[in-house]
Amino acid sequence: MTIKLYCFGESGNAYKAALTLELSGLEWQPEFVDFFNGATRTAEFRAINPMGEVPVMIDGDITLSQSGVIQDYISSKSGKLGARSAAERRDILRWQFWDNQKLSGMAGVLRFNMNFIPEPKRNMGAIDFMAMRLKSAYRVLDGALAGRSWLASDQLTIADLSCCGYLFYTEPFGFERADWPNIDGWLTRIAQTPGFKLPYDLMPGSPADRA
Ligand SMILES: N[C@@H](CCC(=O)N[C@@H](CS)C(=O)NCC(=O)O)C(=O)O
Repeated sequence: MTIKLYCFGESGNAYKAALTLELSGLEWQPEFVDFFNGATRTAEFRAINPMGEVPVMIDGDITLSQSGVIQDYISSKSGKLGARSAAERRDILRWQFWDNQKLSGMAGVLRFNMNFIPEPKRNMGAIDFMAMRLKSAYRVLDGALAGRSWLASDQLTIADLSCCGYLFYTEPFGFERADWPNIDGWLTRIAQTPGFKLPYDLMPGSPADRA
């Protein structure tokens, strides 16, 4: 049975799940969620995910939300992109939790505030604060990648596919690859993985569609 992923192109959190699915080799299809017209607030969507968030994955009678949990499910089911030891599994979880709070948790909101909210409604104080917090996160990530190719293993895992979730988007949110050489090299390695696709090539919906 084909796995369904409820997603939209602008969502870096959905991208983590979509890219994991794509690289796992499992059969999947995207289900477009019209976030910018309020779809995540409808009763229909809340019946699938009471948290009101994308991504949501449905595989037969299993429905999951939270990108990290979906990634874990996909790597277990496919036997790919996961841990090869208990220690690696813990390290993957460390990076997923860190990413959800310190990296994607900030980058997603900052990018939304800087690009997708009408200009008069943007919160400039929040932009400065989140940009400052994110700089520390980029420093941590860049430091962790010094002298190593991947975050939690000697091969690509869902930890990498979590942390890169927002970093392939080109809308401005204060992240410049050139400022962070180890992150830059790591993103290049991820992009060179056979089957890799950029967010707007993997999921329906993009700023171009709404222009
Ligand atoms: N920790 C969650 C975050 C999910 C999330 O924030 N999704 C956003 C899109 S990127 C969303 O659907 N937000 C809907 C809303 O806040 O109303 C995950 O990793 O799945």
